[in-house]
Amino acid sequence: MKVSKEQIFEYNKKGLENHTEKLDFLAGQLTKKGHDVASIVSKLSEFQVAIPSWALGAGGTRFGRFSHFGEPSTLEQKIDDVGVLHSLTQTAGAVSLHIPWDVPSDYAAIKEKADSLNIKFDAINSNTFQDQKDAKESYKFGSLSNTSQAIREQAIQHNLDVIKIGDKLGSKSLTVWLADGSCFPGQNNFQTAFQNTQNSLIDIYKGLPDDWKLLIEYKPFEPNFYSTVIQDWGASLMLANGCGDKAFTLVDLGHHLPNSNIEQIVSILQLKGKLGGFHFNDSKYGDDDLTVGSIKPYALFLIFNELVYGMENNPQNPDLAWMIDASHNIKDPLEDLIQSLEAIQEAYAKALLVDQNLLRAAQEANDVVKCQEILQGAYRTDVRPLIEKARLNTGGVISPINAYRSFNVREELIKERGRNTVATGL
Ligand code: PSV
Ligand code: MN
Ligand code: MN
Repeated sequence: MKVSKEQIFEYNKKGLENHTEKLDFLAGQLTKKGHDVASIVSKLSEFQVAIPSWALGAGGTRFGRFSHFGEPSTLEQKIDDVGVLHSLTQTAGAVSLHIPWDVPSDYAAIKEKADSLNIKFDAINSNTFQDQKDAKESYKFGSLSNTSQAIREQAIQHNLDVIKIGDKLGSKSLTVWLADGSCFPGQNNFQTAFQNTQNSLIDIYKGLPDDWKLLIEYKPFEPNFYSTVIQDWGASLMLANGCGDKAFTLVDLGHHLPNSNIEQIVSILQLKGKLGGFHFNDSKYGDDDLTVGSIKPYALFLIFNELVYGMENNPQNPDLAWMIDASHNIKDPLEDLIQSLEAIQEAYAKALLVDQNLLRAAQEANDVVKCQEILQGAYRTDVRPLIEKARLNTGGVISPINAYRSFNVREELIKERGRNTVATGL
């Protein structure tokens, strides 16, 4: 299943007049306020978010999994699906693989397919939270933190193997998320577990090519429910600092205890030049992995406001690896990803509307009301015409969900792949 340029062209013709009317009005208003509309639109076009290979099939919970049919069951098919997302939205120009779920059988063919769809290979993920087929050692009681040297060595070797796979595809970073931790008080010696993890990460870091980054993800709970070894940004930052300049913290929106001030976390990490990657999702209770922006869109905007500030003012921080990390049970996964991409663009566009100079002046004058007016003024703007324009400029569609449905994408995928397909993944 491929969406053709002609299909997109014909589709856009129908919505163009309406779009232009809305855009002209908004652009006029924004220009009067001193915004450079063309530059905002071009920043939106440039912003690319990686799609994780495991989000292309329906996610599940331990209570069950309900297929959406026509799901990709090979890496080739997963890349095809990202290709569909990218042709519609023009913002999904990368894929994030998870090993061993996505080991390519033919590297040249996979690269060629990705190239033809304009898809890059972003951060690659290792997996030491599941026991692998034929593996000698088990990760039941942890991987990089394990008390057993043999288990740690197996987990280190896996990460080194993942780097090699990523290198052949053109990835430039390795993301490590550990399930390591404990379920009961007294089960682990916190210090030993942390020190083992640090030493293991250093061994992995030694195998990192010069132009690669090591991204260390944190999470306070699940699957371990008493403690996790890398529970928060502080632990991640300590480990990254213990490895060296190419190691960074990765923030996943769902990996915080309720009401954590995530915008402050990303802001300070950027100040220190240590924010390396970002996983988008949304949640009400924990690591719910719901569609981005579906529950707390204002929080997402506040986070983006800090990210934009950091991108503009913190040259010490590298470019970030952006990825959606959401996958669940009840929506068509591709529609869900389109909604997530849209929510990300919306929050980014609104953050770009914050007048940083005005905000700084209001902060310095301690004009608290004005500070809030500035932020909320940007947040309340309906920026969708700008996002549509960004998509149109790069060959995408005006309205991706509507186009996805009118092109019968899911029906076509089912015709090609059949109903009873199951994607590998979480
Ligand atoms: C588990 O919480 C998780 O969602 C992490 O966020 C990782 O990024 C992802 O799985 C893939 O390993
Ligand atoms: Mn994540
Ligand atoms: Mn997660």
